[in-house]
Formats: sequence, structure tokens, C-alpha cells
Amino acid sequence: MTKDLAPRNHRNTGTAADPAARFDLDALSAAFHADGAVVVRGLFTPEQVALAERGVAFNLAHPGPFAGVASDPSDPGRFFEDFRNWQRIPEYEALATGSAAPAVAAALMRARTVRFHHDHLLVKEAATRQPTPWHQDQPYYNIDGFQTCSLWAPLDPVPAEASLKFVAGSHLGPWLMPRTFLSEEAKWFPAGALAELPDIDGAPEQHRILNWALEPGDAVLFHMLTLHASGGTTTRRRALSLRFVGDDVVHAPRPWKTSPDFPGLADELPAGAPLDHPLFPVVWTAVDAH
Ligand SMILES: O=C(O)CCC(=O)C(=O)O
Repeated sequence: MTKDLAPRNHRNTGTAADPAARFDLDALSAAFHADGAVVVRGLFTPEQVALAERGVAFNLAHPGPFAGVASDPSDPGRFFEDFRNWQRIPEYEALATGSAAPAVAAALMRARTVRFHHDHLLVKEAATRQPTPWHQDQPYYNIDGFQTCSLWAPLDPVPAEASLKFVAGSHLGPWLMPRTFLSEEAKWFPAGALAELPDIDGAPEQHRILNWALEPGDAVLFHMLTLHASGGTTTRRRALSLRFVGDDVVHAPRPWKTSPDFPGLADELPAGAPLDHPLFPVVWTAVDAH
């Protein structure tokens, strides 16, 4: 069923052609498994950052059907989000398939096959007050499984206070209640179905918080259950997230609209099925995987 994008990245063979060969993938994978989040400096080349900038400029000028604003109209800035645009923005597709990102995600997830789940644009304009509240990503999604990896790459320099922060170890669970960023409504799992978030900012000493200032080209990669958040920003902060999944991830259609939504997918892909669908192309395979 899948018309795979020719997997351009194969297992790290240590050759110059391998875009991930310059990273210590074993050390990154060990840190990812222990903490649920790692930083990879210089993951994207300057050319790839320029490519991302072109894609983001197009995306901002031409928002897709899933775009929205996650800040209040009274906010002096604006927090703009958009999802699932790789099929119409070739720059996003090129980054998701032709950069070092899928190979690094494969190593972190210890996966033999990597599929691309979706892209997510997050732009906080200068002076945006709206923080990103603490949350896990996977409870918003349409997937079950543990081999998951979100990559967040800023296109502007980001000081630690405007960058993502993570609760180390929170990827080991449990799943926590997802809420809307702005009004904190429970629009996904019904109230009471999942535990509520602890008051992380109220008792920061009870958690190990990971947080890195980032430059364009750097990325943070984190498990889709890792609790993360960010503050407002004084300067413009454009970020592109690429979401990858590994072998054990299966479709989990929900009775509510997931974020992002995949309208009609439940009619094509049953619950529990691998994500063998053109919406989720294979972007990396181990050389000896069939
Ligand atoms: O950009 C942000 O502030 C939040 C990013 C985020 O939550 C994500 O990429 O999953």
C-alpha cells in the first residue's frame, strides 16, 4: 500500500555518504533512553537551515487547513502553529527524508524502520507572552507504541528561557491528560481518563529539567511521552518539528479529533495496524531489514 519515499538514508555504515556518521549515535541513544530528550548540535547544515527557512516562509504565507493561533488576541506577539504540510511543501519533505534527521531518529529509537508521522510548524513572533504549557505529545496523536521521536529545530537563535525544557525520565510514563494550550480544555481523552500533570513549575526541585540554548542547525530530539514546555519570547522564534516513529508504532484511531487530525484515515487503516500508508512514508531502513 505504501508508496515509500525511496529511503535515502540507510544504516550508519561510517561512509562519507552517511549524513549521520558524524554523530556519536550510541552516546545519543543511551542519553535518549535514560532521559527522553537529547540535543544534537549542527544536525542540519547551513544549506538545510536555508531550505527550512524557505519552507517556513511559504507555510506562513500559505497556511494549511490545520493551521491555528495558540495565543490570545491581547498577546503582543503571536503563537502560530501549522501541521501536516510536507506533501505540499517540498522543503519539509526534503528535510524529513534527505537530512541526517531520520538516521539520528532511528538510532535514538533503536528502530529498524523509520516512518515520518508529520511536520509541525511553531512560530512565536517577537514579544509573544504565551508560554507553551507542559505536555506530552503522544496523547494528542493517533498512535500507540513506544518507538517515537519528535525533533524540534529552531531557525532563529533561541536563549534557554525561550527554548524547550524537558522533564528528564518522563518518557517512561504514565500518559498524562492532554489539554488545549490556550484555554487548558480537555478536548481529547475524557476528563478522568488519564492522570493530570503534576505542578512542575510549582515544585521544580522535584524534577530534573533539561534545557538548552540553541542555534539554527541545532535540534532537540525527544520521546513523544517526554513532558516539555517553553516560555514566551522577546525575539522571533521560528521552529520546525519533524515527528518520526519506529517499528512498534501502530494506528490508534480515536473517537475524537486528534491533533493533528487525519480525517478519513480510520476507514483505511484499522486500529492496531502498522502505519503502512502513503501519509507515513518510510524514510529510513536498516540495511539488512526486509
Ligand atoms: O515550540 C514550542 O514552544 C512547543 C513545541 C512542542 O511542544 C513540540 O514540538 O512538541
